[in-house]
Amino acid sequence: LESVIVPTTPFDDQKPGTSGLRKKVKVFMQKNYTENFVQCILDALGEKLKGSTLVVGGDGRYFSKPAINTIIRIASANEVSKLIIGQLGILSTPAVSALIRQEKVLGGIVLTASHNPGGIRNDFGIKYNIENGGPAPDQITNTIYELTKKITQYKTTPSLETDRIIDVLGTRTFNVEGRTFTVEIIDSSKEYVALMKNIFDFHKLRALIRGTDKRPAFHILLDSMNGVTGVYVRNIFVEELGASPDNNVRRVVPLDNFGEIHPDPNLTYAKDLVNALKADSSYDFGAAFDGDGDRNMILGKNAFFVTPSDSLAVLANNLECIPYFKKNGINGFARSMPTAAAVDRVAAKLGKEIFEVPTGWKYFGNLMDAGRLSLCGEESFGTGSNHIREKDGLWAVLAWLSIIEHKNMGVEDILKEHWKLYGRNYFTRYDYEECETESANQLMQHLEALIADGSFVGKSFCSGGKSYTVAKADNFSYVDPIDNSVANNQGIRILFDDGSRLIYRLSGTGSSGATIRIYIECYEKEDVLTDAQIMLKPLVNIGLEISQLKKFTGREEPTVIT
Ligand code: VG1
Ligand code: CO
Repeated sequence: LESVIVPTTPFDDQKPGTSGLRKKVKVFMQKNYTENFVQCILDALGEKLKGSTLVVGGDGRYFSKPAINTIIRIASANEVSKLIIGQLGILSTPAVSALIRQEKVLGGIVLTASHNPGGIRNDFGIKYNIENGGPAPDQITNTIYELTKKITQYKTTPSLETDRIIDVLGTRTFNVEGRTFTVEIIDSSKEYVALMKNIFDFHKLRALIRGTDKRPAFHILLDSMNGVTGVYVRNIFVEELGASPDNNVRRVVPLDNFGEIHPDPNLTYAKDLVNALKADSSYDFGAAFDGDGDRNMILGKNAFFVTPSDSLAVLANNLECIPYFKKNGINGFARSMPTAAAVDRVAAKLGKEIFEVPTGWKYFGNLMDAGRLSLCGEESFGTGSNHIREKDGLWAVLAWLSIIEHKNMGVEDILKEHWKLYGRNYFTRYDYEECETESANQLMQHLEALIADGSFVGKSFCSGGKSYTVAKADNFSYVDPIDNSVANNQGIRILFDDGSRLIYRLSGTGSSGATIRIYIECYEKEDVLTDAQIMLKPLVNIGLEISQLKKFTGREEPTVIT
């Protein structure tokens, strides 16, 4: 087969965000748009590209198939020697990470916009993951972006027949310009399931879910939200662990538009699951996942909500009951900056290192590779460990169930015991989605100016009978302890003298307008059983007052509260 060079012109909007390039499907459908970005990813790999193998797959959302065909043709022309692709293009984000590591390949191209809605009117996304299985660090995504601004041509093999190629398992080879080019279509879940079996004790988990003569079945309800995890949930929970396909799982068939829902596991977008648990108190546990399977939400009986920050702390405190950690030991812990500091207390008690990194999973990778980090998480429903280099929704659920089995306690009791021991970091996040970009930027500039004023530190703010005094304010920047790379402007932090925090940042995953996030946290040693929204109300009011959010955006209420 012959490769050809196609002239093209740059697009000016191909800057990858927090986790890859995410745009409306119709943007990716523009002539040469996807081709340009794929060519720039490959060009950014430099000398390593020739003869390399890459993993390709994603959450199966609309436009995945044409995008994969484009990747096959462009990769073949650029002297990639092999692509390993999930059947029908399906691979969860954690599965891609696991495959890159197991197969020891150069990297992977992940086709997903994660928790963003899918379908022809919604979002598509492309993300590159590096050799360690993790999202490409800033230095690589910046290189890709620079290339997209000056691309003049891409290489492709138009005569390579891609029709239905991803439908059938097996290996096919092509002769492209005298070189052998291989496409291997693999089972989407086989290797990932094997990995989970290695990490967890499936016998114990099966006994928990099925029940034994000593203990009734622990009744779970898992919601895949029509995303990619359906495939993995069926294989792991139904086939391996004996869960009921009718009563223990829901929405487990991946749909390319996620059934027109927002596949984001939180109290707003996974309301269906919350309601199902509230309606049927025989359920002991609920969990939901996002479109690409890296996020998780954990619920207990009657939909008792576990904040992701607390989830991380509880896991940190109980890891040793999981065989993987028994075997490999437990290095440090880490969280993203806006994530509540509950895990810091566990680290202090257990004498482990704790790291605070910017938002985005890519910042955990170096620490894991250096053997300094075993468990980490983000407030945005992301939890994971050093078994791979992405957050992992199913892993989190298996970890929770392992702890429940080990302690023989329900979710709520585990949380209450934890808070009694450590106190409670109350946390909430207010999201204002699709604000005007201009007004969102003005709000951030206003905050910058405010904290730059020397008199801001020491100021007190009062609301609802509570008073908070500013101890420190900055725009978070991070120096990676392993390679000393620097990430600036990662969010405005206002730290109060009692440990409470207000954090403001703009989202880097949206596809239209700007999303303002306000993260609100306070700590209570004794009063650990109050409703979080009530406890945090005074601080929320202060946060709105300081930012003058209403003035800048005209918004009365947030779009989502988590
Ligand atoms: C959001 C979250 C962040 C997460 C990122 C990717 O980013 O806040 O914690 O890592 O999404 O998650 P942002 O920039 O919109 O706040 V996902 O499941 O896309 O892979
Ligand atoms: Co995701």
